[in-house]
This record gives sequence, C-alpha cells and structure tokens, in this order.
Amino acid sequence: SKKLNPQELLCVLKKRAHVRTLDGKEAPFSNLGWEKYFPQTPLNLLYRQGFSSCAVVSSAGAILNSSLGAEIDAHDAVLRFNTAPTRNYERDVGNKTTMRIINSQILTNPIHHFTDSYLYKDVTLVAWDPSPYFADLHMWYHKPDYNLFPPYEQHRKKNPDQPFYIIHPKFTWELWKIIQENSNEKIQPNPPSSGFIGILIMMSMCQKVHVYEYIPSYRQTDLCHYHEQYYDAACTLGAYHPLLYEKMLVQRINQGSEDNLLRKGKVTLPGFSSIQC
Ligand code: NCC
Repeated sequence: SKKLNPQELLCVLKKRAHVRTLDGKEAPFSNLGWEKYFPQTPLNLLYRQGFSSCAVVSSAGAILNSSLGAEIDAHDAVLRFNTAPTRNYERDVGNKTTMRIINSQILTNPIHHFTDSYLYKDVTLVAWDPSPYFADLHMWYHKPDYNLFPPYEQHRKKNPDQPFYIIHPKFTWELWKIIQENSNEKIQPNPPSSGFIGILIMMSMCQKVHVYEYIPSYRQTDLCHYHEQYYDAACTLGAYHPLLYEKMLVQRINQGSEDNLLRKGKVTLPGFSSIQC
C-alpha cells in the first residue's frame, strides 16, 4: 500500500479513531445490570466545548531536568499515565492533572494503592485492559488480562461522581490496525501503549495537543520513568507494545518544529476538530 502523507494520515485517524468506552448497553454488561455503573455522559461529551490546548505527559525518564512543568501546566487540560506522580516533580512535569489513563494492572495490583492514593482522586479516570485481538466482550469479561471489573464496580459505588471510564477494546484494536496499516513491517499483535491511546483521546477533545517526551528529546535515556531508578531501553523503544511504530506514526503527523522536538521532546498535533478532510 502507498505511504500516506501527513494530511491523509490525519484524516484516516479522524475518520476511524472514534473514542469508545463501555456504556453497559452491550452483553454481557447489559445482562449483568452494569449500565448503572458506567458514566451517563460519554467521554467525548464530558467536557462540553472541549479544550483549546492540551498536554500529554509521557512518563519517560527523559523528562527529568527538562523544566517543562510551567509550560505543561499552562495548557487547558493535562493527561498523565498510570502511577506517574506530580508531587516532588513539579518543576519538570507540572502539577495539573485533568485526566489519567490507567492500565488494568493499576486497579488490580495492591502495590499501586488504587483506592487511597492521591494520584487517582479529583481527576477523570480512563482504564483499559489488553483484551485479545479477536475476543468479543463476553470472552474478555470472563478472561481479562487483569480483572479490572470488580475494583471498577467497587470504585464506582464508592465514588459515583468521579468520571471513570473503561475503554472499549474495539477502540484499542482499531488504533492497532491503523498503526499496522501504516507501518512497513509486521507489528506484534499487542495493543498500543497507554501513551498512544491517550494521544488519540486528546485529539478528539482538544483543538491542539502537545505531547511531551513521547518521542525522546536530546535527553533520551534508558531511565524508564522519571520517578523510578529503573533502567530499560525497552520502556522507550518497546517490547510488548508496538511502541516504535506508534512513535513513528506520531512523528509523521507532528506539526511542531524540529527544535521543539529536540529540546523539549515536544510534538504538536492538531485536534480532530481542526482537521479539514
Ligand atoms: O510505563 P508506562 O506504560 O506507565 O508509561 C506511560 C506511557 O508513557 C510513555 N513512555 C513511558 C516510558 C518511556 N521511557 N517512554 C515512553 O514513551 C508510553 O507511551 C507509555 O504508554 C502503559 O502503556 O500502560 C505502560 O504501563 C507500564 C506499567 O504497567 C505501569 O507503569 C504500572 O506500573 C508497563 N510496564 C510493565 O507492565 C512492566 C508498560 O509496558 C506500558
């Protein structure tokens, strides 16, 4: 297939990457009476007029000593991932958090203290679990990677006013297909990273999306996370996730300058509402 130019690629994303979360209307959730647990308002309508400018903050070690905190906090909405903290790292990552994307390990592994950590309070939560490619909702519900459903139900009962969504696996796999169709090589049949999922969610809610240290700056390092002394180049380049391929795709649609990429690890993307197709 022919290589799409940046504009064509953006139009493919706008046309196909429709954020979808569970609403409880499909089986098995409908039969289980789960409609009452999922938020009434779909995620894409939660912030009615959307945001004008958004930041997506990767958890990469390369953001350490970046002094990007003030710039990140100046955006209208800020998206962070999993256990990435702000406390004690304000100078480099800022302290505003609008939304947090968490994989199913966060909900199920007690080391993350999901029920009592400050990280998961006063923010919109979006959880996901890697369902197998061909699994339908029944198969997935009975055999998720990590069983996020009981802790989700519990959290919703205790905190009914906190917006908390579960991503529909069809959305995740649609993103995977778009990555595969636009890569030269066959990629592993594993879902994209939380980072890529988050970038696409923000593109549907913001006029402009600024992504920090997802594509590494000159500070590129094997330090996996800015908040942990753990070194592994696979965190940046990928092992389980098709990270390298998602990042090449994001780099192709970057509308920011080379200088911003090199110095800040910053990519600037148009939101879907700003794309004419
Ligand atoms: O590491 P993780 O990702 O939480 O990072 C969030 C997102 O930031 C981007 N990133 C991170 C580190 C790095 N050096 N470069 C980066 O570009 C990626 O886009 C990444 O998605 C995940 O995607 O959910 C992931 O979660 C971790 C882990 O489960 C959580 O941190 C909780 O401890 C996964 N690691 C393991 O399971 C061991 C990781 O594969 C993906």
